[in-house]
Amino acid sequence: MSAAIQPITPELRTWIIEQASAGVGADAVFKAMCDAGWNPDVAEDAMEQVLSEHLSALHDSRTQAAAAAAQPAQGVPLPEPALHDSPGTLDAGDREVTVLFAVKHPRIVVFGNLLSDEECEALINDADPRMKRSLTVENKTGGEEINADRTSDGMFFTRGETPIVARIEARIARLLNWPLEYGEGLQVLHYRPGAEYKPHYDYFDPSQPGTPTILKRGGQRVGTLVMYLNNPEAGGGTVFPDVQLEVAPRRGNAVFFSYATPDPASKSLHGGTPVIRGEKWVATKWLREGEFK
Ligand code: PD2
Ligand code: ZN
Repeated sequence: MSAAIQPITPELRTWIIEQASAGVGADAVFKAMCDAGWNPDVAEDAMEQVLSEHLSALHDSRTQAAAAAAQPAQGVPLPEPALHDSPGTLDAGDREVTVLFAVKHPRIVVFGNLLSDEECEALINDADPRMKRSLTVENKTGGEEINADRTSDGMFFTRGETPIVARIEARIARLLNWPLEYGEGLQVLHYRPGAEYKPHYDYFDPSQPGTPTILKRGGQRVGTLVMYLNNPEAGGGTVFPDVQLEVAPRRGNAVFFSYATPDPASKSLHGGTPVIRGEKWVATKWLREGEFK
């Protein structure tokens, strides 16, 4: 055998794989190699070795991908407050925030004292003249549309738009251990009596055709913080139907939840129940998996 005389070079390996991937038959590849001056024994050995290694690597990577898809994402970094030693309060930089309630799966944490009364008032006053009937992202195209399931008015601040917005954003980044640049601009919502936000997921549905366009800007949403800016007289709670939880809206408090995978197994279904009396103002911060530019 002369196999030792003509070693399988990286170029030959690449060429054989390219031919096979392009659908060229083994006989034709073999003939081309012999025509190019390769010893027929070496050509046969090289083809066998390269293709069997290639197929086995392909099989391994497909098996790994299938296994990863079937598992809930583990070890995926997520926004998360430092709750490992069950603290009563958390240092959010410029403010001590209280931990009122925490669930592990789905991850839901209710905070007290996140915002001062003055900050809540300022957000409402700055947002009020800019409120419009709320739109939701239209998954089919990646555009926006009026949604009958969401009967609130809303607006977005840009990130850091006012000193108060910037200060709150820095506090949230510290509280949730998530880079400020991974957050969308703050959204303010105003619900009048009867207005609600029917149960939904905040992540973008991967099966919708508009989703790849949306994900270009910062990737998926992985967490939500809903901050309550006033005290509705009745109604307007934030509900999590999968765990039968209702969070009462109280000024300065907030509910945080995260979702490691964009699917219902995240149990992150949530909604805003109809306001029965009074009105409801909230500010929502959505957190992306990457920088939201
Ligand atoms: O206002 C709420 O309670 C609420 C409920 C569900 C807000 C959101 N979702 C949201 O802003 O995504
Ligand atoms: Zn939501």
